[in-house]
Amino acid sequence: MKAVVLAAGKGTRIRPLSETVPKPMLPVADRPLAAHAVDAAIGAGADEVVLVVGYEADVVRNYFGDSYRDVPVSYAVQTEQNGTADAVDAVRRAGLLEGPFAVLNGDNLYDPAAIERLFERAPAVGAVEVENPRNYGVLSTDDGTISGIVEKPDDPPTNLANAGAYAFPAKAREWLEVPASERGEREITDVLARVIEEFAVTPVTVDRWMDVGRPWELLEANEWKIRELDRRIDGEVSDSAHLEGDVVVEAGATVKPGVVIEGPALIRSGATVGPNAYVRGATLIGENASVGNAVEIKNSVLSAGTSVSHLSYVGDSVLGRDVNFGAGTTVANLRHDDADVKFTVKGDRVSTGRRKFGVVAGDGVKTGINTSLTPGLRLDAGATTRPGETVDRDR
Ligand code: TTP
Repeated sequence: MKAVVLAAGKGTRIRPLSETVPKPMLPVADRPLAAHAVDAAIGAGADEVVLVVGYEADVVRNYFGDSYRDVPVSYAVQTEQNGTADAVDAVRRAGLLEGPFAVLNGDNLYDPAAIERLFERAPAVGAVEVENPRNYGVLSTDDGTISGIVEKPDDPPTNLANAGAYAFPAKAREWLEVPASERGEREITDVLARVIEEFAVTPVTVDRWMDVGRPWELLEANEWKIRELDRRIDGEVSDSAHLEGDVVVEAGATVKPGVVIEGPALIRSGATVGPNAYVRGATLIGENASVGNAVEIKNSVLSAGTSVSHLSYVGDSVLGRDVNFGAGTTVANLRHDDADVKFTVKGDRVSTGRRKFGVVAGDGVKTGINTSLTPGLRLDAGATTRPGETVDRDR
């Protein structure tokens, strides 16, 4: 089966992280977010992958190339983000949509076993049990097959949410030109609605699923995938470092004397940690990142090339690429009133649903020495702070 993976989105809700890197290429453990969906598809037997690209397309192309894990990869360009059905239609327009095909979202994490079942039981759709179906596309079933799909209903027929994973019959190719929905997008769910009129579509239970839309969800995606890693030490680790639990130190990474790492944690190739640093929680130290002397990093993502200098603390935070935190930079990740931390998404302050959340720094942010950063702060790409500043407003 051919796997179509949607990766054309602008990722406006995950800004500032998507200012230069498209959301599907943001790091989740040891690979970009979209690679988890592509890997799940290949693991399920996909013999060809088509990535739909648009925003910052070259970043996607450069990573996957023409062949990925021995499976041929091609690209369909969606010039305007007119919706998920339009994205799949871009594959048809490019002449790349023959035979039955699966569609996965490049910004969703699926449990790989579910994608295997999806392929085996095609035509099929991924369904995940949720507590609050009103927030999702909800699937109704009749006699073991899908009988309908309704977006964010007031009165949900089931608690089965659409997990954005479809195995379509070849015929679906003819039904991609659906009209725009109320929100002005051509939706893949309208294609599904047409498919279920003519085919018996099986719901396939997805045990674990996540839609990564906002920055704290990228942190949660990392918490999920880093917790799945098994201990592996391929890099250079000082005899006086203490590594506890499932810690992965990739070849080419260096852990210096006096460092304590409480797994799960992933130290990627080219990164250096220490001396005397403390890394804990589900933490990703990205490629060529550096964690200096007496720095503590807790439950955070440091993207490639980022440096946190001596005597700093970073907790529950996501730092983009090539960020530089000056010595003594301290992140606060908890409010005095213990309320959930808020964050700015498309101009609105919204709850992250997390009691502990630190800062999100876009690519190239630089803080001056002894900068204090308050919970839920958003620093856009290239922002700077002065030495000794307390920053409690986004910049
Ligand atoms: P969304 O998360 O709805 O869109 P987005 O990724 O652009 O993010 P935001 O809403 O924050 O701006 O998209 C779901 C998936 O479908 C995602 O993998 C991107 C992809 N997509 C396309 O490829 N083309 C499109 O026209 C749309 C709307 C989405």
